[in-house]
Amino acid sequence: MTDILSKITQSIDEGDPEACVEYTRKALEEGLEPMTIIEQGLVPGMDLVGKKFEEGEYFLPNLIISATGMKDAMELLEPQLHARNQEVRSRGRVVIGTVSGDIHEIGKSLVATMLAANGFQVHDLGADVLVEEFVKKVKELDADLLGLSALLTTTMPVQQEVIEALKAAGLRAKVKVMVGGAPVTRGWAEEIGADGSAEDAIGAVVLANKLVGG
Ligand code: B1M
Repeated sequence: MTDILSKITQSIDEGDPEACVEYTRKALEEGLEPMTIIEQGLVPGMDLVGKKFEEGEYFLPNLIISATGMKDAMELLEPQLHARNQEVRSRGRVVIGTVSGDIHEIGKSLVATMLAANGFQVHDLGADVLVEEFVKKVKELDADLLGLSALLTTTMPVQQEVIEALKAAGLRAKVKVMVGGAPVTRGWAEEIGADGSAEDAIGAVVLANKLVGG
């Protein structure tokens, strides 16, 4: 890992959003790819913070301040990610969001950015999205793909509720459903009748291309 990437990881871990943005800017100036900065600088920092939270070393305020650093850095990186794929034709319409009861949005936003950067028309509904809002948007936009993110074991069942609601609305056959989020497994995706799951943003792009026949 380069020095600047470990500084980014450290700034997330230490809860210093300003330093995080500064090092991210520096990393871009040094010519590092935005995705490298995300995968080898920012995400390892969030993983570290999550681990320390789990072990009782960190508390909720630590998570919040670290997430602020990551979000601020992402604002800097997102235009760069888009810029790298500006010419790509639309591969399909995607509706994406984090399910109701769950406010984790960083991973979902990263997936949305990567899909948009790879030529999909993305409609990001945000976090804590009601089941009926997903159904309404899929219908309104005649979406090709619906992405459902859940970071909590307690909100994973809402992914299934959305799929059931799509069936009830007669829309299930028209839209592919992709699920994701740290606790989501391929087995869970199969169990709830989703069309697939992805572990990270790159995997989500690969799967989305496969699902829409690209
Ligand atoms: Co929360 N949180 N959190 N949190 N938080 C986790 C998820 C947790 C694992 C931490 C821990 O205990 N180790 C734990 C969940 C335990 C569980 O259920 N298994 C947890 C908890 C318990 C909670 C609260 C309940 C804490 C409390 O209040 N006591 C609470 C819940 C609030 C709620 O949602 N109702 C809570 C709150 C928060 C904050 C608000 C402080 C903040 C979120 C800020 C925000 O998003 N605006 C937060 C954070 C930051 C985390 C951790 C530390 C980091 C999450 C993150 O952003 N990771 C997290 C621990 C961890 O994951 N290491 C944790 C970086 C991001 C790039 O990765 O989100 O995994 P990730 O997304 C990845 C993949 O999962 C995948 O691709 C992404 C990019 O690679 N992916 C998809 C995600 N969505 C996808 C969708 C797809 C495909 C792939 O297709 C549609």
